[in-house]
Amino acid sequence: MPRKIAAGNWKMNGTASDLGEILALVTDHPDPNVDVVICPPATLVSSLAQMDGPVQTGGQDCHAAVSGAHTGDISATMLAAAGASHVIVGHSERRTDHGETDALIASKSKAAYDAGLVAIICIGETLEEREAGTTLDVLDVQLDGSIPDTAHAAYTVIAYEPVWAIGTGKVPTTDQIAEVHAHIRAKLAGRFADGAEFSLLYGGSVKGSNAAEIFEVPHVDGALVGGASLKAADFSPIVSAL
Ligand code: G2H
Repeated sequence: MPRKIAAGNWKMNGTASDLGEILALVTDHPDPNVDVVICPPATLVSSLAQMDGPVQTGGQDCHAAVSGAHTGDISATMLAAAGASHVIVGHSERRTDHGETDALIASKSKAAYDAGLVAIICIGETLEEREAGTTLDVLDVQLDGSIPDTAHAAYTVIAYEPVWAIGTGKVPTTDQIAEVHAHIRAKLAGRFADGAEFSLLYGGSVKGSNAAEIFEVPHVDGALVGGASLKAADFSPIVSAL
């Protein structure tokens, strides 16, 4: 069975004073059947990782190299040394803002594996691609190119995040999510011996009021949550719905 995961992506939000929000989650959610992962800005990774409790820590990106002359970047090895267990790679905001390619994302995923981190690999289509009817083709290219051949379920999570649903309040229908997640599952099962075990997350405007119906969709094993992960009062109902 794939692990159930509620992951919070804080993006470029939060300072040390906001870590109290995590403490509330630690207190509220000791459920061993759900992995709760918060991915704060890099400045907070170490502080969050040092907090006792069931909340795990993730980075939001990593460089493909272990170390070197890459000003402003952070390596998977450094995240692991700071106490992280996960790292998001290939988020659409990285693909768009920083021109990240599938090949680069695969390299970053390999770096994550080498550092002992779980890679949360993001894929998703734009509104134009969905309206053109090319969603599954686009996702296939991203899945083929972004996931290393060495991937396995214990260290790989796939997050489906339609770009048009990110931070917009627009959410695909459950039928649309079901179609994509079934497609991803079949694709992984065709490529990897343990493809049925990869956790598949949905991401894009998940909130307490829609989480339960999204989690009922087959092959949805959890969520990657942005805005609604910043406050424990908003994130807790999502975790509880899993
Ligand atoms: C998608 C998601 C988090 P939000 O980017 O990865 O953000 O929940 O704010 O749409």
